[in-house]
Amino acid sequence: MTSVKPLSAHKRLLEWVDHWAGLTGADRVVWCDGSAAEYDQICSDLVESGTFVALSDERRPNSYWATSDPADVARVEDRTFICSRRQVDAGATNNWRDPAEMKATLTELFTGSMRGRTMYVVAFSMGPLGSPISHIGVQLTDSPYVAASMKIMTRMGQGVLDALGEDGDFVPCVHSVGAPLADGEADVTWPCNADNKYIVHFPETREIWSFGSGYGGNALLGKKCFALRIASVMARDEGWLAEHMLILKLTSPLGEVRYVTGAFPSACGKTNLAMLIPSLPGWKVETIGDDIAWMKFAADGTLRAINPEYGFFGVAPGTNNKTNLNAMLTLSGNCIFTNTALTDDGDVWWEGMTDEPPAHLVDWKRHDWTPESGTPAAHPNARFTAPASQDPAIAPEWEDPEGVPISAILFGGRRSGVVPLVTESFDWDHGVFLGSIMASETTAAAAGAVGKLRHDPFAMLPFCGYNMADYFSHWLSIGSTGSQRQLPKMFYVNWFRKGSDGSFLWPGFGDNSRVLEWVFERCSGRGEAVTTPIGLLPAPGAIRTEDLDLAADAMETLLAVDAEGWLGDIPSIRAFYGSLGDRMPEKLVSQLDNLDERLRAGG
Ligand code: TSX
Ligand code: MN
Repeated sequence: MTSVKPLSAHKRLLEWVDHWAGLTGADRVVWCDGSAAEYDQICSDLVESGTFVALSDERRPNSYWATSDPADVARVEDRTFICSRRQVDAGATNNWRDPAEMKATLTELFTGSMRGRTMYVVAFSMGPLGSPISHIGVQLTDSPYVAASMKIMTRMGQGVLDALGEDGDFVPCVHSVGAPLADGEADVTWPCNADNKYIVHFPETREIWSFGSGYGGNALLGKKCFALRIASVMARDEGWLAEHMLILKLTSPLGEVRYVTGAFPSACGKTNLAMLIPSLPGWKVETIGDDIAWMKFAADGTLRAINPEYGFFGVAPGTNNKTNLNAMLTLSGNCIFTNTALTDDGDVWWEGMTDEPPAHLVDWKRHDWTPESGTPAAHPNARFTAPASQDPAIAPEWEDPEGVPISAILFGGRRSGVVPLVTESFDWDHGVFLGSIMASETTAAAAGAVGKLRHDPFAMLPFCGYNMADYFSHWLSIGSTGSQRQLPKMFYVNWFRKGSDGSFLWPGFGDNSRVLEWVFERCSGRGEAVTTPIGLLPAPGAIRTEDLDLAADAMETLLAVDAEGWLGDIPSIRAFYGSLGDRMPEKLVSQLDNLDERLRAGG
């Protein structure tokens, strides 16, 4: 249970907790032990306060429905800051502020910000406790919703404090919703400070300070803030990789196993791919992780990956038994749902869950809703928070402290034209080039114009904690240090190619196993490929489609080299590279020049 007495004898930790308790004026400080009893108590307190509605025991046992303030529904990239000493070290793609100035601004905001509230001390491990790849953080938060969510998303509590001992290293993470309560003031169900959000990273001192938001990546600081932004800096300094990637296990009909990671921008179905049910008989996909991969070379030369997380924080709308049956089964209980709709029988609903919407719902703004309302019942960024262990497709080794050996890395984007279904890179440097030119067409789910091309290298644009050009150099250096390293193969995939009539040419979902089969075969020294100006493409017939009902010429289009289209993309890639500043690695600029030349030469 939570304890008002410290659950640790770590001097630096105790001093740090005291400092923030004093500064924020929290009414009380409680230490989380991570037990089930503690989770239940926090959740029942949240029901009492109105933040949580307990769902029906029959339909969705031990699960809760929450709705946020309508002004606090998503990550806020324009309020996210990388505060390195020098601006150039944050680079062109990050918002930068001087660390001392930012600390002064935030210290003022944090002063008294927890008055009338409890400050929870949440010690968490990103990665299995004791893994050589794992790292520990401690989050202070005045949001019990966040404390409960951290129990699902991370390994949290006494075990972590014990692992820290009296002088272990941890990443300090401070979080306040920025809504102090005056004596006797009634609370709201979702306290936040919508006009003063700051999601702030100090890469050199490896600290995270977050103020004003209680939602998702703004507030669950182990995920995007630590496991990507701060960890990417640690990885650069220590020679490993912290990436925005799913990890899946692929088993062939002969029982051979390969592990594959995949980087995809939002709205490309990363969670769906991580939980895919293959349409190809005999093939099996199992989940290691759906969002983040930490990868380090082991002594045997293999690149070993762990999923640093313990749960899934996934987009609910669009998830159903057809798009992702395993996700639906994962959500059968023990979950928190945020900004979905609530049904009359105490269950959740979202757009795309069923063909027919229920006749009546309570929508994410807690208003009565009927199909005639004309507004979405769930917010488009509504989320489930679910234990990874409940995924029926979770691989038995998903918590292996040594990680799993990676054979292939996929890069993907949503492109209606130009980019083929799958392309293998010529070599490591060309693969890094493919990762660096990743781009995706925006969908209705994201802000801004629909169908606009957004450059999102390695799907890390919002998550790289340092200069993007330096990040590219780091990826290049990973491929050039030590010949005993077994480098994964790299592939660029695109499930979203459209035909001239505007319909998708590739069925996607379970049929992506056909592409995974080719990837698997390429990793095993088999699988036929043809060399083209853009990379290695599957030879005709190398991707099995005999039993698929594809449009005429679909495969020809999906595997063609659209030289005109690529040449049309090059100016925008050049401009993007140009925008990244003068630390852009020479090697990638030559990759682009060489691609340009090969396309003009016609092969
Ligand atoms: O997740 C998707 N994946 C990966 C699945 C493992 N989606 C959903 C994207 C939004 C998150 C996809 N959408 C995929 C895909 O492979 N492909 C498409 C495009 C598509 C949409 C609908 C159909 C086909 C393709 N429907 C029918 O063919 C009936
Ligand atoms: Mn993500």
